[in-house]
Amino acid sequence: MPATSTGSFTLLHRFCALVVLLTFVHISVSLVFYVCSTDVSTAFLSIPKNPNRTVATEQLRSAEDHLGKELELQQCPDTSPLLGRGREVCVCVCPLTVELMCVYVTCVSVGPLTVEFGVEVTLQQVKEKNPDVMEGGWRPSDCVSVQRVAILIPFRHRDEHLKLWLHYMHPILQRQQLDYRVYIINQAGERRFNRAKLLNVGFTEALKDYDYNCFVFSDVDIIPLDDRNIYGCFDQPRHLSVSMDKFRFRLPYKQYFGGVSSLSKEQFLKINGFPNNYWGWGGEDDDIYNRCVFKGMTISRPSAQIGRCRMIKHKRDAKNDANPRRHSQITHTRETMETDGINSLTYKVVDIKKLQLFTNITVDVGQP
Ligand code: UDH
Ligand code: MN
Repeated sequence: MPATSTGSFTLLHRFCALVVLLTFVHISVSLVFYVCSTDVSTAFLSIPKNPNRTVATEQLRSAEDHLGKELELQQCPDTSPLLGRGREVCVCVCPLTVELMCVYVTCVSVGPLTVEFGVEVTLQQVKEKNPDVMEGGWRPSDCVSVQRVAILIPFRHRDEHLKLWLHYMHPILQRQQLDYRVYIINQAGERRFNRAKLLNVGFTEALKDYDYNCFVFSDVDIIPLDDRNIYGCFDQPRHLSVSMDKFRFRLPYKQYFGGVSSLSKEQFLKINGFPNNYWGWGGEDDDIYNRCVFKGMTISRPSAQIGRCRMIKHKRDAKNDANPRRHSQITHTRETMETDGINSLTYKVVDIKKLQLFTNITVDVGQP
C-alpha cells in the first residue's frame, strides 16, 4: 500500500475512534442527566415487585356486574410509591458547578415527618383535608390493597388526642395504600378502664362490617414519625411503636409490645385474642406478647429509625390506675390464655355511630 493511503487510513481510523468516543461521552452525560432529573427513590425503589398479579375482590366483582363490563385492577405494589418522599432527597453533585462534570448522585435524609401536638385542629378541618375519607376510612381506587385493615383504638375521654390522631393518621394511612377503617372503641361509664377487652370488642364488631384480614391496635396518643412504618400485617405479629420519644427512642425492654401493634386475623385467633381480665393500667401488653410466644410466633418490628414515634404527653387518667395484679397475672398467661380471650368475651354494645372520620362504638365491658 502506498505511503499516502496508509497515512489517510490512519487519519480516518483516528477520526472514527474520536467519533465513537464522543458518542460514548454524549450517551454517558445524557444518562447522568436523565438519572439526576428523575426522583431516584421513585425510579429505583418503588418498582412494584409483582406488577402482573391481579386480584378481584367481591366489591370489585359487584362493581363489574353493576357496570356490566370487565374491570380488573392490579394489586397495589408491595411498597407504596407514595412513601418516604420529602425525607430522602437524591441530588446530582456537580464539582465546580460545571454541569458537564456532574458525575455522581448522593442521597441525603432531610428529617422526619413534622408532628407537633401544640396545634389546634377541628374535626371539620380534618374532614376538609381528607375529602376522600368516608365511613371512617378509605381504599385506593387505582389498585387493590391486600391489606384490609381495621384500626382499633381503645378510648375514653380523650377527644383532644383523637383529633390530633385523625389529623396526622388519615393522610399517612392513605399514602400507605391500605384498605382501612378506623374504629374508636369507647368504654361506657366511669368504671375501671380495660384496654385489652375493648380491643377484643373492636375485633368482633369490625368483622361484622367487612372481611378484614388485619387488625392494628393503637393507643390514641401515639403518632409515627415516618410514613414507611406500615400500619398493616406481616408474617409475624408486629410491634410498630418501637422507638418512642417517651422512652428516648428505644425499647424500654426487649419484650415490650405496648402502644401500637398489629396482628393478622389468623394470628389474633391463634392466640385466642387478648385477655379480658386486665383492669386498669399495665400488664395486658406483656400478656399479649406471652400469648404470641407461647403459640410459637416471634415479634416483627420496623427498624429503630422507621419505628420512631411520639406520644402526646398526658397524666394518668381517672379510673386507670396501675393494675396491682398485673405482675402475678402475666406469670400465668400459658394457662389463662386458653380460657380467657376472644372465646370468653362478653359485652353490651350501647351505641354505634358511623361517622366520616371514624366509627364510634360505645360499649359496656362490665367491671372487675
Ligand atoms: N385510654 C383512654 N382513656 C382512658 C385510659 C386509656 O382513651 O381513660 C386509652 C388511650 O387510647 C390510651 C391507651 O388507652 O392511649 C393507653 O393508656 P395510657 O395512654 O394511659 O397508657 P400509657 O402507657 O400510660 O401512656 C402512661 C400513664 C401515665 C403516666 C403519667 C406519668 N407522667
Ligand atoms: Mn399514653
